[in-house]
Amino acid sequence: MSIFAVGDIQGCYKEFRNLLREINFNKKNDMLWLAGDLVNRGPNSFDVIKYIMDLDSKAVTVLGNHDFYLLASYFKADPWPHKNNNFQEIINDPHGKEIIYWLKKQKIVHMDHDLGFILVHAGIHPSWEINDIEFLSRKIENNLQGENCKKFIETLWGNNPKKWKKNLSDKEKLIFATNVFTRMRYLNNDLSLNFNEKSNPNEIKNKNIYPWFNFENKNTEKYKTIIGHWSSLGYFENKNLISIDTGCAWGRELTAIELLQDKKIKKYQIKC
Ligand SMILES: [Mn+2]
Repeated sequence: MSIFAVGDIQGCYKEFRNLLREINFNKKNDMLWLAGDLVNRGPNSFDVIKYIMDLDSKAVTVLGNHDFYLLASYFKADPWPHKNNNFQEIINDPHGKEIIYWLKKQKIVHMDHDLGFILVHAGIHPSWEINDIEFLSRKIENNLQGENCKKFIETLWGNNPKKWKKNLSDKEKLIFATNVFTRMRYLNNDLSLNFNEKSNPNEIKNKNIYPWFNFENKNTEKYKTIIGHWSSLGYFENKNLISIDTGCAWGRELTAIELLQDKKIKKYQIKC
């Protein structure tokens, strides 16, 4: 049995299936971890989700910001009109509801304590302990799965609070946590969120902000965190992090990594 993690597919179904062929993915024996942003931008979001849905327990998906936008669009819980989405294909399909209700049940964070890998779309806040990560991600998952999903999503929109404090209200904590897990890239020196910058760290003009993973987190250092979300960062690996959004929707590459013992990986890529 092999476990493969795949970066942001964003509706690029043809490329996704090419990548599965490249890695010899066998749905009977292997597992697929999806780093989120399954939908939007590319032409076949519906087919991407349907395929992953059919893998059932052989796939683990963590939600990305675009997956949240799809849920929000379906439930009309999004205050911002996203002119550039192609969600109508899913929303208007006879199987649309099935897809949305499957999406609602997916994870925010997936941790494999034995292998030592954490899968999350954007990242983990440097000040959090393992307990915080588990508690906050479970809270978000439970809210999405529950009857009040629409109401919950409506509370999420916004960039504030920017700074994590133990005494934030429950609602503020979940806004902050959703932003960290699905949208974060840069932090200010005081560990507050900075949403102004999306570029590659080598190209930014503001020298006072830092990629979130530049800040040490003693609590997660025995894990390797796998993220998508940051296509301008592209493939990047250090002792505790692997970034695998390589911009398939922008015509670059789609990446899979095979998870091996001792937090080692083997990398596969196809051209998009
Ligand atoms: Mn994203």
